[in-house]
Amino acid sequence: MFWNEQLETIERKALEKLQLEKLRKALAAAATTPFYKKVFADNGVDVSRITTLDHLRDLPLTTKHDLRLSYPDGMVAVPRTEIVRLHASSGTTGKSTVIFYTAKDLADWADLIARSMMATGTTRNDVFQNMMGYGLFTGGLGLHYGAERLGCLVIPSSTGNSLKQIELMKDFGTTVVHITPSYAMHLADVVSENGINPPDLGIKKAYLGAEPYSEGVKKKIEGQWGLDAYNSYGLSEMNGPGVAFECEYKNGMHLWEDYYIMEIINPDTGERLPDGEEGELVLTHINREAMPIIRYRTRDLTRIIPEKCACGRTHRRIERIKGRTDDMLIVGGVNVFPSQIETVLMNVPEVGNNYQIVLDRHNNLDRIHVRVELYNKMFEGDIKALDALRKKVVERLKALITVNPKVELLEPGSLPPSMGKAVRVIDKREI
Ligand code: DLL
Repeated sequence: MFWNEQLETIERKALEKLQLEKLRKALAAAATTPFYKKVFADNGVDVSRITTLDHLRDLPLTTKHDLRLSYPDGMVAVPRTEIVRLHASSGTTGKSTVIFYTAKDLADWADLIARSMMATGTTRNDVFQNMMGYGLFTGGLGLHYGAERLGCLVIPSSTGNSLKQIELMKDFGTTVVHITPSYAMHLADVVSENGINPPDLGIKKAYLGAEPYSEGVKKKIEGQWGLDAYNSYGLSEMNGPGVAFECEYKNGMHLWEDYYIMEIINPDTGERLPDGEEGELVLTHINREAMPIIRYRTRDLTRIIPEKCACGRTHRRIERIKGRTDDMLIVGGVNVFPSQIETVLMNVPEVGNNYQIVLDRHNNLDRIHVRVELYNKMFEGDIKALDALRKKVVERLKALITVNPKVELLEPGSLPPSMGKAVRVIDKREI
């Protein structure tokens, strides 16, 4: 099912022509902003000379640090009266980054979300419960307007208040949910504790995103709820959700190339990598009036899937985000992504829904402590079985990270439940 068949199945040549037109417009707009005026001058960039898509690689990269430096409005390309909304990403350090939108930007964003939802088979007959935070975070309002555009009945329930969420699902016959993977797993437990078998709620689809998670977690959520889960990727700097979305084939996310130009670079050298190779995703927003952002370093690691998708869409797909260049943990000199640890844990059937990785240092040696919740029934068995299980988890983690991890098995509900983005890693090491 297509929202805009012509644009979604556009031929490569025509798409590139469209991209170039939009890029030139975005560059001309960017060149009027205080931030890019200076960057372009400092780097000798004359935007009128950018006449092919390939020239993009000559332009400097933009980082989150640049966004902070230009806080609050150094990258804004329209008069203040044209701006109708702002969002901000939750900064854990320093100022948060602020993104501005004109009315057209918001309408275009909603259109892109409607397109993404329809690609998964959602229609105006669906009841859509949006369990992402409403407010400065883009997850709530972003999907909200797209789902309305599509014509769904939208329940703006936001995060938390699990009992109310379940009541809404029952009373209004929710068929599609938008939720973080960590909250989806927690909510399944709450549903079960309340004597309801989650699949009996009749939810057909879940859009999962906003935080890294593994294929194992996706499968687990699909099994717990009896639904189809679709991966959804986005970041505030590029509007929010809707940058890339899985279609009904659930096999990588179509990155909407009429809105964004994607590149994959080597994060160490900045050199562009060929399709299919893994590296850092760099995005140029070519469809935003208020705030054009050129060659933004997402810090997210992925690869382009060059093969055509069976759905007929020509926009190339990206693979599930493997991690960030900056959340990579170095434990005893070994590079480890939390997602790899999660994959190990999710392949152990006794392991429940929540886990935490705590890092500290003792006598100058890194220690890794993995705390995992098990399913309740495990605690009805004997201590020997538990100890055998603990050893199994230790062995599997050790094979991955080489250092000897401490593994603690916990009863369900021992770790703080996640309502929004999960905090999985606690790093107590002093650098
Ligand atoms: O999390 C936007 C969003 C909302 C996406 C709802 C999907 C659903 P930020 O708060 O700016 O924006 O965080 C963006 O979250 O750079 C990734 O590292 C991570 N992320 C987002 N989606 C995924 C995903 C929103 N599907 C940062 N898989 C991004 C893995 C994801 N990581």
